[in-house]
Amino acid sequence: MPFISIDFTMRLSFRLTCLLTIILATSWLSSDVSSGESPWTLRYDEPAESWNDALPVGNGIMGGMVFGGVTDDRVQFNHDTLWAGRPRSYSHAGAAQYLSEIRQLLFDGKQAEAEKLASAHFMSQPLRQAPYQPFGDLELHFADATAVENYERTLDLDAAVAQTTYEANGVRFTRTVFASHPDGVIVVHLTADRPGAISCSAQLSTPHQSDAKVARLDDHTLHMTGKVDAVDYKQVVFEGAVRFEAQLRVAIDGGTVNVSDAQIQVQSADEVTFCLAAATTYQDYQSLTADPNTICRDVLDAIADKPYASLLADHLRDHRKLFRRVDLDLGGGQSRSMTTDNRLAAYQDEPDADFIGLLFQYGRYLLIASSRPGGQPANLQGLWNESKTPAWESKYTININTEMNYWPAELTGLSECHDPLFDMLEDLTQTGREVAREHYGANGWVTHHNTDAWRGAAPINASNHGIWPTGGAWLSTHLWDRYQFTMDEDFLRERAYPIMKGSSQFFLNTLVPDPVFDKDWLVSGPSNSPERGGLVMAPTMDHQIIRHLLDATAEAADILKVDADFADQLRSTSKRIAPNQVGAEGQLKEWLYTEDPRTTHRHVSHLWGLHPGSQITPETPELFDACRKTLQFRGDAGTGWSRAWKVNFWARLRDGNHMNTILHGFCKKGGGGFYNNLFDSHPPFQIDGNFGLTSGVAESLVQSHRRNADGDYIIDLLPALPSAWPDGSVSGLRARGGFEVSVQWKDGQLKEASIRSLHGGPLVVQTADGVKTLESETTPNEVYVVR
Ligand code: FUC
Repeated sequence: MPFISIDFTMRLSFRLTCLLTIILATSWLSSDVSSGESPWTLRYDEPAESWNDALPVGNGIMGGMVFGGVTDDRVQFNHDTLWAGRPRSYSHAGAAQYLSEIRQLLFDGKQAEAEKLASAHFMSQPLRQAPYQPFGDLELHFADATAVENYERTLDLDAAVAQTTYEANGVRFTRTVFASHPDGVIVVHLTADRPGAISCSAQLSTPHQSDAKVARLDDHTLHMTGKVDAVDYKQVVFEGAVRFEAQLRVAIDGGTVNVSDAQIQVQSADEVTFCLAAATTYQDYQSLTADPNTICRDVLDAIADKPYASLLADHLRDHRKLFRRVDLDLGGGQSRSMTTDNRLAAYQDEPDADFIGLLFQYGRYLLIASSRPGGQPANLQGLWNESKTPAWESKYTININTEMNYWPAELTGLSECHDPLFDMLEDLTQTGREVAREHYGANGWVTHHNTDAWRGAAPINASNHGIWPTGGAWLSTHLWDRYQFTMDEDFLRERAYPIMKGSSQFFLNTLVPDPVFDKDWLVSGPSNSPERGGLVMAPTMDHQIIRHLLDATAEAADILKVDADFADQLRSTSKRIAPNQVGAEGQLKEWLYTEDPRTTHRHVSHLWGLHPGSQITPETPELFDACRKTLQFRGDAGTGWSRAWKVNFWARLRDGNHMNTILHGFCKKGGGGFYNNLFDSHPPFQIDGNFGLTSGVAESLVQSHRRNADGDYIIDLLPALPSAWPDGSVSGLRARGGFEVSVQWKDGQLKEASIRSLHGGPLVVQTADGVKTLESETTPNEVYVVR
């Protein structure tokens, strides 16, 4: 895709935009649940057979998987604080005394000995972190239905509503399920088109057997209490300490209800509404003092008199406020009338660009559903999980996966969904401070390649891949991203800077001189290039992340007018970090002291500087070409998240057609693709690939990571548009510097872009003739049109 050309700019009155927003907002508010009217709808013609067919709903704290069975239905549910284990420290007292010996062994080429020494003395205690747990099931049983016809199961992403409809014995039944963020419950609403036609029973169950109890709470509420079972994971037993409670309250129109100690029984009702509340004793990573009984009761009492229509209206308003910030039209649409599983199956032979649009919006939907202020960050499965021993404990793998979860947050207008990650970071500065001291004798804080609900920060699993000190540093760059997109100085001062500063301090204390090439260079280690090549000194990825962090922290200090000497120290240290190197075969070197270009391994960590970092751009042509070469060696296949990262890499390489080749390989059923419910399949289900795809599509349409000589962010329109999407539009994407960007294109060329300034500041755009400053200062809320 060539650089775009710009004919002229013009301003639109803010008043016009406001008027339009008010008209649209009014029509949204008056709309009822759409039962799959939105183009962004997943649809199926049969109930879910497996968990990966079921449809996810979530309010950022509770998640539900809706199966849509006719006589037996199931909502398998989660709460994001239900984890095995308990508050604890994972650090290894005294580990620091082995640090220099481990480093020396590595510099001496004795990797096996270094790994052995580190295994014995440098690892987390215990060696593993705790698994995220399933909560339970809400089961609904209906009378046997004969002659079932016109069955449909949908998930409307614009309404965040899962719906099951069918006709049985001449009656049309509708079940609507949503997870309300404003009201804190999962709502299951049953209707029929004949009065008195609904009879059913509802039960609660949990896989945690050690202390589970279901009982009647009052004449319309059933409750379930229990405690997480102990989990034996790879020779480490995580005790069950977190207690939980769920309360299911029913309201009916017509008919009768009876609550026993086993179930809620409804007879001959016209309409039924179940509200499910759930809570645990998890207060924060240090304490289990919350009272789930009171929390559930308060949640349900607060909505005791709230009619279903209001529950739904508040849910729709809340969800759509976020979801409708971005819309997308990539063209195509020929497969829209098919069921979603058939659309997915058909994509390989007949790619439908609109299906990519659906996946893009699904990533945004999943982020809204799994990550809201006040909740836990999205883990490896978001917050959906039915297993007591989920893959990789469904925790937080932060050598790529957790960060990928949050790539779409700022880009696609979901900034507030980023907040739980920042809350976790604040916790990690505490646990990570202890690890910095005990393992490195260093100031500041450090986190390695995983964390969990207890905010473990020490290296886990094995010394060859667990010792990776840049997990917290990478996460800290997300704070800087938030600032760059929003230009919110209060956020920078109060939340971001203290965390970034602590992470930077750690590296000021732990980088060491390079004894091989240049004693003035500084290198990181002991570390690894995530999951490749074992324990080493000087992996490229570490250097890119640390350089980015130190530069950003110094810039933040300048903006905030604090810590001038410290900022100078950061800048001079950053300049000494060993530079990126081009290897023997033209690839980017993954390590300073060694290389291995011809591998197809799923991790491509050393391209961090290309994406999500910003050190490697067309302005550094040699390194830019080396990244391309590296990706050519790595190939186009991979696990789910690996393909998703490659989508982002090729977008940053400004090669839309290659990006689309990756998307094509990705959009298939099964491993390295998607399940029927469009959950990403690592395999097994791992949500990062969903989020990474969303970010990659956004990166192909608008980029803003490059800066001009004055440090202004360059808005780059359609940098990697594939020829398969000749005509289309996107609205509401965000750009660094504080802009909201909408773009229309035709015949592969920019038709018009409307760029709304959110903050003021300069508007700089990439044009065919180079980078141009269109406005040296913009007016907040004014829209600038580029053609
Ligand atoms: C790392 C990756 C795997 C997976 C896991 C959660 O171990 O190498 O592919 O993503 O994290």
